[in-house]
Amino acid sequence: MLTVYSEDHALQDGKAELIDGQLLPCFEMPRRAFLIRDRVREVGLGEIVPPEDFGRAPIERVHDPDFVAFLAGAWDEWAATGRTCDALPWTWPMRTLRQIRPRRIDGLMGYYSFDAGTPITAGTWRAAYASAQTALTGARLIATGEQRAVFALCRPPGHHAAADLYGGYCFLNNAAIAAQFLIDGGAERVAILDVDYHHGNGTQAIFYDRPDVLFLSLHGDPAQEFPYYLGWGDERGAGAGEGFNVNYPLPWGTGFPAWGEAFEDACRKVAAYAPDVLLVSLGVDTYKDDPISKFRLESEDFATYGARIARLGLPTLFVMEGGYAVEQIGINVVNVLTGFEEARAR
Ligand code: SP5
Ligand code: ZN
Repeated sequence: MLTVYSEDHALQDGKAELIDGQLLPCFEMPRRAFLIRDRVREVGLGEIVPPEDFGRAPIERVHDPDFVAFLAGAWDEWAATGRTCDALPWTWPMRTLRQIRPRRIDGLMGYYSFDAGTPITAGTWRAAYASAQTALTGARLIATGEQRAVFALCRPPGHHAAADLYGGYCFLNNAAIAAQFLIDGGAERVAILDVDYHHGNGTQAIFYDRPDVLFLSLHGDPAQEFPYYLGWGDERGAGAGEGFNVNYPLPWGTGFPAWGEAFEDACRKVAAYAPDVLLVSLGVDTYKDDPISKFRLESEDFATYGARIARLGLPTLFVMEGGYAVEQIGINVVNVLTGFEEARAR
């Protein structure tokens, strides 16, 4: 399997996030992508290529252009106020407050974000841009038929980012941008299967009223887990998109037997939908030793579900999302991909 990877991810290297009432070192760190790349090499998964540059247009097919301009300029505006530390939002336009787009950076960050865990740094825009281009390159390779399966080693991740909202370590929704690019290129139906531990609230919101993108997500129950405000089972889509959003909220402590059962149900729904392309939002924070998550998958389980994905027999783009057990991240991610490749070869 071909991997698309840009070293620019390392430009996103936040110092701290607000977690458990403290500013702690960012869990979403450059080392994650370096170790995944190293493991891809170690097992000889296939060629590693840099992304092509598709510009901002395909990003703006998903994201509000004002939001994109905000992300591109946020660091400079922050730095212009004399602050040299990372930029974290700290006030938000919630109930009783007006939904107005402020002029100044502190207000803008609150307007465009939903958590204080996602620092903007000097390199954030370049890293997020490269991450989106990485997903787009994977989509292009699949759209042209050059590749049947591709691994887009995206970092920073994307699935929490909505049309005009960042958070959850995500700025641009790489999987959504790739899905829209495939639709614009002639695909009639795209399915996005989100196996990250957290609900893909951004992806859900982007495609909620559309039947041409089926979104399915297995995740920690929002009654217990971040992002808390989306991801329940009764969110089934709206209008023409009714029935094309499928959530599997699962309780803390979920292991592979129960996770695998929900996954099997999701795979059957994907097969019934018969998409032109399958996107997998691949987070491995379902791993038992993940420091911020509470599922109990073992490293072998990743290979098992990778093989199940292969049996769908679809052109497949894997888009990297979360996973914070850094020492095991390469093994777990590449187990999904080798599990997929071995089953595909059979
Ligand atoms: C892409 C992705 O995986 N984003 C995840 C963002 C999660 N950020 C907040 C997590 C807060 C969980 N609290 C756990 C406390 C552990 N002591
Ligand atoms: Zn996650």
